[in-house]
Amino acid sequence: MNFGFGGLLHRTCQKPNLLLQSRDKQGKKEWLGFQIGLLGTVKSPINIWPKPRTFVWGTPQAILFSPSFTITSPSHPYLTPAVNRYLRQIQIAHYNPLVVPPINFTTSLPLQTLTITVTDLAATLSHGVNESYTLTIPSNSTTASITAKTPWGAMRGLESFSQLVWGNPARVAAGLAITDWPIFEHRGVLLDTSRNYYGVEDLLRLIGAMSANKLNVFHWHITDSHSFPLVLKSEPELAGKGSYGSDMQYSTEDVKRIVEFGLEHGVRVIPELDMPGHTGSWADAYPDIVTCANMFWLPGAWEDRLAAEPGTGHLNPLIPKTYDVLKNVFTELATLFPDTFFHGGADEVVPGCWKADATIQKYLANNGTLSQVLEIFVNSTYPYILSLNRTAVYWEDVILDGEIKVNPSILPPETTIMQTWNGGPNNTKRLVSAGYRTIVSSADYYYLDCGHGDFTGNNSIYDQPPGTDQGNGGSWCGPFKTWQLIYNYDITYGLTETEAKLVLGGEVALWSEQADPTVLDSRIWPRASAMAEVLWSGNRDENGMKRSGEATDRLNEWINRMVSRGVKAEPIQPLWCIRNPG
Ligand code: CP6
Repeated sequence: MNFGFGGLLHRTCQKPNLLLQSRDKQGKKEWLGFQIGLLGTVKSPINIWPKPRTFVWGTPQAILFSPSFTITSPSHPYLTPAVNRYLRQIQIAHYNPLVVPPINFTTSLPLQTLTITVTDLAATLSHGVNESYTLTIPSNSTTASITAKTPWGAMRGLESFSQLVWGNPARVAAGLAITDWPIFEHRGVLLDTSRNYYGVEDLLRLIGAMSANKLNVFHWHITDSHSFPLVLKSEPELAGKGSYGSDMQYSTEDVKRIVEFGLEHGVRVIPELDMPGHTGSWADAYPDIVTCANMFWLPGAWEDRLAAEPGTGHLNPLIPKTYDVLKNVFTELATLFPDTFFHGGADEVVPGCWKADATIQKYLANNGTLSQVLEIFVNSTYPYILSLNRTAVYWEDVILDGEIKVNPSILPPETTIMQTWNGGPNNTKRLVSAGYRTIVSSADYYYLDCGHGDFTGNNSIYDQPPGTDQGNGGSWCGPFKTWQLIYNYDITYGLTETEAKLVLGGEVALWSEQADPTVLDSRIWPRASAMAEVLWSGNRDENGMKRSGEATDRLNEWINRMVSRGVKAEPIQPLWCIRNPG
């Protein structure tokens, strides 16, 4: 029998490129030394994820905490709860590292105080807010310090500090100085809560873990064709009839809790109400404003059915009642979500759905086009979104590709942001060269929702006559996106410098046809961590080489720390690789 290289390769661990290692008696990694390059390139076994931009560590030391250790900071409605949270975590965590940092204890007194200084306390959490911080932990003083321009930068500094703490009794790495700030301003996770429902606790755990990864945008894809879980007081029937049940809804109080929790963690919550497509669930309350909601049951409707839709359902732009409902919805959303970004969806509008409707058929018979129908919808909703002092975000479909799209002139780049998901780097280029600020969620790199392949029933291998099955059963999401694929993706690839400036950042996306709370953590973590580091400090070392090899050990440690904090991040390697360096 010939196993080729497989028998060897299956035991191969990804190795860091540069670090110097040996084994100690327990077979754990021991660090022979620290490579000290120019400013900020000290390699250390202390892991901060995402890796800081600049990091100076003269003589690594570890210091203990005084029993009366405190964090002093200016009083602030969101920074103060964050300080209390980190203080508690430092006191109780006793993090047990995979690889114990072999750092000597300093002889100086234990750390007494972490002092936080913020210059602009009034800065609100919004796109582009300054997140920079410096963190200094001397080895010969009882005081460490964080300085930041804004409370949100101070939170990033606190997180970094917390990741330098380990052991029981707790100790912190010292003799170091970090100056840190993000490359991209928009670093997010999209979660779809329509296909399957997630409880409030799940969303809070997600936001907490995002904050730990210095991700700052929770893109909440609240509604879709499957269910409408958001309770709106002005339109109670939408969730009343369109949710999966009274126990699968988000009340006004739930939303407040989620938004507040986001503020306490430096995470913006951007709501998306996907429309005019993906609105089948609205038909439970308002069958008259939704076209084709029952198309699922019609023969020949398969071609226009997307994402195991119960009937993709499109709002009918040609009847006034649609806008009566939408006005209420927009107005209430603006009270629920303070963020200035509002996501208006506009993806995957399909011809068959509108064509199934009599009013639209009439419009088309009078030489109207489906693109004009979409323009009517956008022209009737976009100004209203702007009037609520919101910046509109749309999926790229609204102007690119497909049969149905609007003339870009009705969506000026000054007040419109595009989110790309199709076509890889090419589409990013098309959007930014048209002048749009762009958020990258390329399905080829950033879609995390790969579950069990086909869920549509389309081309099912089970219900076709022999010889007619179509291979993989219509698998829609593969291949699985590995953390390395995500880590190595450059979201501004192929852009000019001017074009690259329009890329605001990226979002990984968890669509939920095959995800729910049972797999939430492991589908998202650690792969979202891979994007988080790249968008914060890049994916290259000081020689300009991709650093995913070097990142492997750090990511292992970071996964372990996330797990210790109650986030069920999945492993990327067997423990053997971590304990047995080659
Ligand atoms: N739902 C909505 C989806 C998707 C999109 N919008 C989607 C499309 C293709 C893949 C995964 C998800 N399920 N509303 C596209 C933005 Cl592969």
